Amino acid sequence: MLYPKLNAYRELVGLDGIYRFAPNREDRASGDCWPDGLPVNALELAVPGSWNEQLRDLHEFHGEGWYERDFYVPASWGERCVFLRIGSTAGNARVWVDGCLLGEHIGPHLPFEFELKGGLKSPGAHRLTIAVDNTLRWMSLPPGQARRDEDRAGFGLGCPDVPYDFFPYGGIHRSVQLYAVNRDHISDLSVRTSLDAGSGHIEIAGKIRTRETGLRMRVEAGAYGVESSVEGGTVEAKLTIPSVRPWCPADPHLYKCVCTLVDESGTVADEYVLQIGVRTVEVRGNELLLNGEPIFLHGFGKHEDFPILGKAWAPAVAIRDYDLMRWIGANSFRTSHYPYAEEMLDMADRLGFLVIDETPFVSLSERVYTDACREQACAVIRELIERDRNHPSVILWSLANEPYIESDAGERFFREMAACAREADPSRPVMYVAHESPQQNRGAECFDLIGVNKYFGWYHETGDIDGSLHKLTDILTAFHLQVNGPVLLAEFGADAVAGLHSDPPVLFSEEYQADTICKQYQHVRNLPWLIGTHVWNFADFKTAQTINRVGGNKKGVFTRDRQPKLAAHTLRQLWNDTDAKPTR
Ligand code: BDP
Repeated sequence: MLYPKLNAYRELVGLDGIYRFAPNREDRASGDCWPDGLPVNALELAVPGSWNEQLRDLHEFHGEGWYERDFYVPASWGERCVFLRIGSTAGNARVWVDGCLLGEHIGPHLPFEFELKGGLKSPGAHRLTIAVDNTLRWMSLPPGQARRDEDRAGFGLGCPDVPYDFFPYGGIHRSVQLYAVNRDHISDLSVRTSLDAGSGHIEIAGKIRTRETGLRMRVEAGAYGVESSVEGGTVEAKLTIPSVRPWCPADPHLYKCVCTLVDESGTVADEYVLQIGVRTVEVRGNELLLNGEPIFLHGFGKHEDFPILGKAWAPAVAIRDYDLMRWIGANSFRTSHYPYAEEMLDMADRLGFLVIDETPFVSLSERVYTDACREQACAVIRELIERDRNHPSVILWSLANEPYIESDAGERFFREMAACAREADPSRPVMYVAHESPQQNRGAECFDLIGVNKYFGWYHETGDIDGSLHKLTDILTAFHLQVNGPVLLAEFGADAVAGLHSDPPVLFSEEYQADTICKQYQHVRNLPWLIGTHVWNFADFKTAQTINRVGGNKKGVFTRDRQPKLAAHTLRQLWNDTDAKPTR
């Protein structure tokens, strides 16, 4: 799905701002709620935004929230096609315009759009209503609710009882936009790149919505260009760039590629600009290769999380995060544990960060290994890949975090997810992030590589960093042997309360966190099949209330408001010191 862009042929109206809001506290059916208008005493909430921290009464509200605002369709849009696009909601969403149901979207973190037709796009005022259902459900993807005896994947016993370790914020988390295009327009573009003997090859496959024949698409990247005809609503274009500048962290060069749709008379119907990074990524043997060269990942698992904003897309926070990741010397991060905002990936493309793009499938266990959930999971994987496949920064698809895969059904579920990702995108390696041991990860060998989360010195061998170093190597080796391929240490670290100091280092002190990270990193970095280490976490973040979380998870090397702890300075030294880098 193309990200909406404003240009001479595409118009855009932003619908972010303050919305009217009503929580459906009695769990009423939607028909009994407010598609025809919110109550007069409706509250007010910001979009993008999570509702839980804007209004104190909504902190523990995890249900269906109703948003409403007015908008205007400009008279100048005439007969153009008009779409309403929602960047993401925190759960299932249903959307009405003027009381007419446009449709629904299942699942959080991914964009969706609906076309407005007939009277719904007539010039003038209209009413937009969006119901976001963030109900925590036992059976959903990801599972929203824990506290059942058979639920092994559990951070449960908290308030609310979610089987994962981050706060289940509700809300409309990304931008709402209205855009208009001509009747003949580009509806999708998908990019593949390859390199050979100094040249770069760009292949673009387009979908064109048209009722006409004789349309052509021109593709121009600087001095290089090609024109292809549209056949049956699709078009393909191939460009070669001699002496190409391959995209990489040290030189994240993007080729501005202008795709122009023209009709038989030469009139331009549409234009869409892609920023293309020409690069390859593959797993060969025990290595992860970017443009044919082995690459070692230094970085973090992150969260979309900030005080009051919750999980809302917030450009200022993103800019600060990238600034800090550059300062510290990171080259990569994982979008743990769900797809992040598209704008975040655009920035990674420009700044040269390598991104492991993760699905929202966190803490899966036996109960969801059903045919219905597998179909839904595959649909989400396809949606994610369709959204993010054109980003050079995205180098790996991570299909899950910390599942338990012990049964035949679980193994089949994961094999089919891997097959689905490979079919949707044969150009990127596929992984997932495991914990526990290979026995709880049946079928891991059908992935190209595996991420492993391990907290020695913290959850295991508590307080004993030195004594547990060999256990860390042992378990990483066991996973390496299982997949017969590369391993990423995808999470390691310790909680540290900013300002708590201790000599000798003890749990929760800044010194203990810095020591854990430093010693474990130095111990594993030269394992020949290890392709990187990601510290958990970039910054402290909000979780459900539980007795082992004092004001949230404190494993950030930055505080929640992005101030460095001791570990941040330690990592900066380690990652910028060439002697401390892996020797390869
Ligand atoms: C890992 C999870 C991560 C948690 C982390 C922790 O992948 O979401 O936040 O543990 O406990 O198991 O800090």
